[in-house]
Amino acid sequence: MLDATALHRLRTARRVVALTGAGISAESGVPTFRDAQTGLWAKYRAEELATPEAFLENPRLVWNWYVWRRQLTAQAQPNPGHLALVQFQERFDSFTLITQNVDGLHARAGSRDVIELHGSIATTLCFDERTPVTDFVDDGQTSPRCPRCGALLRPGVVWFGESLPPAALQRAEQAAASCDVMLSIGTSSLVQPAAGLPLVAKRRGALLIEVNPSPTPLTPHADRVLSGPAGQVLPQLLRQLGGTDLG
Ligand code: BJW
Repeated sequence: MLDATALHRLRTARRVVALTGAGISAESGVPTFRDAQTGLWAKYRAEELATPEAFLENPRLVWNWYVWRRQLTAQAQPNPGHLALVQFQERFDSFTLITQNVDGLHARAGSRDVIELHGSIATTLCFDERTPVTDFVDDGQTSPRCPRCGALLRPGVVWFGESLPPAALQRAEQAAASCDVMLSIGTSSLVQPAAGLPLVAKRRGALLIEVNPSPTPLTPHADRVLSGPAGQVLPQLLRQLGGTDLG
């Protein structure tokens, strides 16, 4: 529960920004990035698969990892945490939702204009041209190739060492630099440049609220920490925001 002072600041905020990470989708059954991987993928660390180097060394292996995750996210449903953020968008004049997630669950929940910093797992790109490709063949054995130029195909996500989509990053930085309240939800706050956004907001005087069941490197900088799963904490916060009780 948020105390009366912080609740007042949130209630009267003109611009609110939320930055989400894998934790918000955990209750939809999508494993977080730094969870121990399961089954077929237990012997790999996710960090070792999500790089261009890993992909070029063994494209089919990395492709298969994304096939598996794409199926998982397609079957997953938005949870009460995603749905609460849709309501937040209705509640504030200006509400910007920035996500590091590639699963598309915010948009499927009904959030509009989501800034996807790390791309989307639902898209496929030509590795060389970086253009979207939809008409490809996957025989399940060999690495799928671009039907136009024959280059390898890759998922439309941002790997370590790659630049974030410039327009998305610029919008995110502008929103962080001009908000009154920043919520950091379900992220380990380890991966840059996303992890720096809440600190940008805080430096400009925003109230920084972290929602996470475990401490992160951001925790010491947060003005308030709501410790718990996003699927419980965010609906609670929404109820507090809507009610007249200042406690
Ligand atoms: C719950 C919960 C519940 C559980 N409710 N919460 C500056 C300093 C040092 C290094 C760098 C730097 N700038 C750039 C770098 C290099 C690198 C980086 O940050 N490295 C660090 C690891 C040190 N960054 C990059 O390379 C980025 N590119 C870039 O900056 O380009 C320019 C450049 C390059 C190189 C050098 C310098 C500049 C690109 C980063 C791309 C990240 N890509 C991935 C993969 C996407 C595709 C895919 O999904 O496969 O994005 S990595 C992975 O981490 C994924 C995530 O979006 C991202 C963040 O993870 P997230 O969301 O925080 O998840 P988890 O699993 O870490 O945490 C889950 C949290 O949820 C936990 O805290 C739980 O407690 C919590 N939780 N259940 C709420 N129910």
